[in-house]
Amino acid sequence: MSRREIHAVAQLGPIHLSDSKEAVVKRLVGMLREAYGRGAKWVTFPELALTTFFPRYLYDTPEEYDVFFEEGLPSPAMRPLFEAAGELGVGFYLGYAEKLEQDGRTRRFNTSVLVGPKGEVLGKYRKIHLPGTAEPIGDPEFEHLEKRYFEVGDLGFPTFETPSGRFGMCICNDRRWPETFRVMALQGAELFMLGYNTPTRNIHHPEAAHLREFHHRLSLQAAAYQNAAWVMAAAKCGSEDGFAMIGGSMIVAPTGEVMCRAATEEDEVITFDCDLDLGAYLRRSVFDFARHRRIEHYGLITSQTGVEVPE
Ligand code: CDT
Repeated sequence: MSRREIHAVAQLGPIHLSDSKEAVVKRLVGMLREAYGRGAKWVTFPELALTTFFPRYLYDTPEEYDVFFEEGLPSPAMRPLFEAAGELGVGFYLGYAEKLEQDGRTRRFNTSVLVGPKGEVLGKYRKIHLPGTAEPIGDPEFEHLEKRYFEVGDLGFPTFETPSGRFGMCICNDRRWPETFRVMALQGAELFMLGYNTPTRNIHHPEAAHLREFHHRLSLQAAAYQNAAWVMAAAKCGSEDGFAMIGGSMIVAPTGEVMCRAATEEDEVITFDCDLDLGAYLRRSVFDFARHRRIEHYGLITSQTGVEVPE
């Protein structure tokens, strides 16, 4: 049996500080329409897809950085994308900076939303593995201040029933952590959607340029194979006001193979005819979790964060 469906990944080229959200959303709607024209039922857009990757900049007051955040779903800026999706019957994943009032305080998260083919909200994910620092390191070339602007996500790794199957979402640095995908796979996720903004230079430690994309691809291929699921990975990339980020948007099959990959570091739609049942044989055999997982030996995964060498 096969459950084939065309999926799209819509990579974004740079968004500069001077670009308006309105102009960006026009680009997103254009790519949604292009994906629809190629028969796609779902589109994955990048992380923080409405603005430049603002956590690279140091701001001190909410008055300075709230311009990057969205309130409500759809927020006014997103509305044309929701309308186009509903009109065309195409679902999508979109990363954005979320601001809300809750329990008498203002909360901010690095969030993605899953919107169904009728333009309806199916669910949200709030980024859990926030990289970087809360305080500046003092080198503008390597600042990455996600911990300053966002709280750690409070929704866990939920999965969502869609007309096409069960999907899960994660965001950028989450892909480097195998726990992210396993928790979603344990809930039956067959497809993971992921947006990212990955600086071309490692913010933590100098390393060879080719390793940046290698580690990205390695994480996705391992996640797909070890969880027998599809991965849709969408970059925001190219040079944003002189800050370079990797491309390498791709669609990875449950076999761990890269089925297609963006060729540019600009706005680019890639599509693939995905069989959502391709991973079924893996889930019945080598990755039949119920038969083969040995949770009695995995306790440290949830009881301990850092390395503790036994006596
Ligand atoms: N946006 C984001 O999460 N970027 C991080 C940079 C950290 S570099 C180890 C990423 O994982 O790509």
